Amino acid sequence: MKCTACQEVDSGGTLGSGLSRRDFMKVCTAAAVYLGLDASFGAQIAEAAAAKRLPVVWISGQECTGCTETLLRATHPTLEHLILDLISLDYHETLLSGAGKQAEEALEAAMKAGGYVMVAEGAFPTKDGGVYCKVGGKPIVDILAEAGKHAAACIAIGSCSSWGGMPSASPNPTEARGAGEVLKMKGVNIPVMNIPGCPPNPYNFLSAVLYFVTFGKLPDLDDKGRPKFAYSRLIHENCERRPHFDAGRFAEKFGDDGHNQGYCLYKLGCKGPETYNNCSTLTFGDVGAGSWPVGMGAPCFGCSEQGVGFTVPLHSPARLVNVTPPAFFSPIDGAKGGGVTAGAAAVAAAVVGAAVGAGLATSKKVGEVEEGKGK
Ligand code: FSX
Ligand code: SF4
Ligand code: F3S
Repeated sequence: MKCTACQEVDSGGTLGSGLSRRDFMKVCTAAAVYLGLDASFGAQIAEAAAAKRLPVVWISGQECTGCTETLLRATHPTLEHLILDLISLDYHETLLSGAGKQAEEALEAAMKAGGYVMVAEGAFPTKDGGVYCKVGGKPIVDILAEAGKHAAACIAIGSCSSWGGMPSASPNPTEARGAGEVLKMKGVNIPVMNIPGCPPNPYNFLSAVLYFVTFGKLPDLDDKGRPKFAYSRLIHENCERRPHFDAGRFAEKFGDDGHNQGYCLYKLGCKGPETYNNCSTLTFGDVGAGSWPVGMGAPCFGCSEQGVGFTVPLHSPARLVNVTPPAFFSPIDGAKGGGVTAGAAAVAAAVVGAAVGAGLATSKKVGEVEEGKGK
């Protein structure tokens, strides 16, 4: 027997736009694995996705619209269709065909119905009562709070919405803040998940939405409100240039021999060692290997890390947070998580030991290169 999703796709239903049944099941199975679940959850995700479209109200503050663009510009399998088929986008200033009064009425109707997920994009200016960003004559901070009161949860998409991002860069003239902080200031207590990145990877957003659609709750979050399935590893831990870092081979200047040979970009200011994200493993744009900043020779500037991107100077050296060699990483598996076994504790102890050793070796290597001895 086929699940509802497959029947829908077979009959050219709502989930059929641009996706064959096979592709749709592949996406759902891949999402399950990516979420840290067993592949068998793919059918459950597909069933849930077909059963009901998740109502979404999208509130935009101070931003470049890159977060929306990243969802719309992605290609194969037509991500834009998949997302727009999964959700019922009841209000989105950029994508609504209506404008003015019609748009305001759409928002009012959605708020009356309630129970939607509010996606917040961009930062929210709090100075002078929020006058620096208004929609329909109302401060966006008030619209966010009002829409938040009727929402089941908030997904803050992008670094601006997660914690202020680019609009909050010093001297932060409008006192821009992230959606979660503003909701708290306004006394609106709903679960908030941050999907930082400038823009974030659309697959992180898609997987989080699929999780919510399937299980009716947000996935496991870290202490900064980010889904652990996407943000629990430092970029540095899975970077293709990591062997050069470990061997002490660094690009010293843009365009020098080391840069041309794909050496580590640490000395050009790469913030991969202090930025938690999956850019190095997920990459961008569905165009194959190397399609991410470091893959193209540009140091990661920490766009998705609070207190790094838009905060510390571009070319200053990163803090070395964790230098555990990738061979010691354990797999992430949310469905199987649980108690710590004696074996796991032993592995953890070995990893801590290795990290300390590797840390010392690494700082020595970086120091040697800085003194011109280590190349
Ligand atoms: Fe910010 Fe998103 Fe960067 Fe831009 O809307 S996270 S400036 S990509 O667009 O909010
Ligand atoms: Fe990759 Fe940057 Fe780490 Fe070098 S410092 S290994 S380029 S993440
Ligand atoms: Fe941003 Fe760094 Fe990834 S700049 S896109 S977090 S590689």
